[in-house]
Amino acid sequence: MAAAVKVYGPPLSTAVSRVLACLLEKDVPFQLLPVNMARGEHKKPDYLKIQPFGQVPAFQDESITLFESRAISRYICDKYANQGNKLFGTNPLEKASIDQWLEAEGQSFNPPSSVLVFQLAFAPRMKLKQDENLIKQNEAKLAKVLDVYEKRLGESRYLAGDEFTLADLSHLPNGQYLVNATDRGELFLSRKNVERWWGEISSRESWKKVVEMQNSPPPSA
Ligand SMILES: N[C@@H](CCC(=O)N[C@@H](CS)C(=O)NCC(=O)O)C(=O)O
Repeated sequence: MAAAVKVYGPPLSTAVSRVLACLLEKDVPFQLLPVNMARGEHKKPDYLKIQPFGQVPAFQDESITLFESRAISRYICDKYANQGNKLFGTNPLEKASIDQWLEAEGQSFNPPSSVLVFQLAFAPRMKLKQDENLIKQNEAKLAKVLDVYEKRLGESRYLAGDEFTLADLSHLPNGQYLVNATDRGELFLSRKNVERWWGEISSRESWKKVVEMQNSPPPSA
């Protein structure tokens, strides 16, 4: 039997949780290796050998080492195409549509939502001062993005069509924090189609397992 793939980083990280959700959807056995970010382990020379930007996640499968959660997820979908749930298309049109919405997540949805997640969910926990102007600007940017999603999701069940794909999955990490750990969940919940879509994607078994992993404290060192 092939060895389990390795994911380095804490499940609380949005980028790590994206990869974990993908592995669970694809039924790929994995080993989650802790990286103690509070102690700066992600900036140490040994870790920089596998993730040169000093960020999480890093990923290893056999002899391959990868970073960037969306690229890792694409790799998992390609390599394990014949197992688990189909998250990626098989013909050029399906693939292009999934890629388009995956790019929309990375380029349009992620920038404002990750600022809001940091400012509203993480800054208070880290006892950092929130930047009200930044929050306001990014809330307005995200609202515009979600208006586009609202229209799209009025036309199709999921972003890239009638099937759940990697494009939907990729929204789960930031969406989870926005809806459940900030007071800006209305951005999602006040838009009828976005709310319906969010309810469907966030109740998938794979994602519920990731949230469980986020809520269970790491084993003591
Ligand atoms: N685009 C990268 C982003 C990775 C990233 O920003 N990771 C954060 C945690 S979610 C991190 O490592 N932050 C610590 C740092 O940048 O020093 C990906 O998707 O993998």
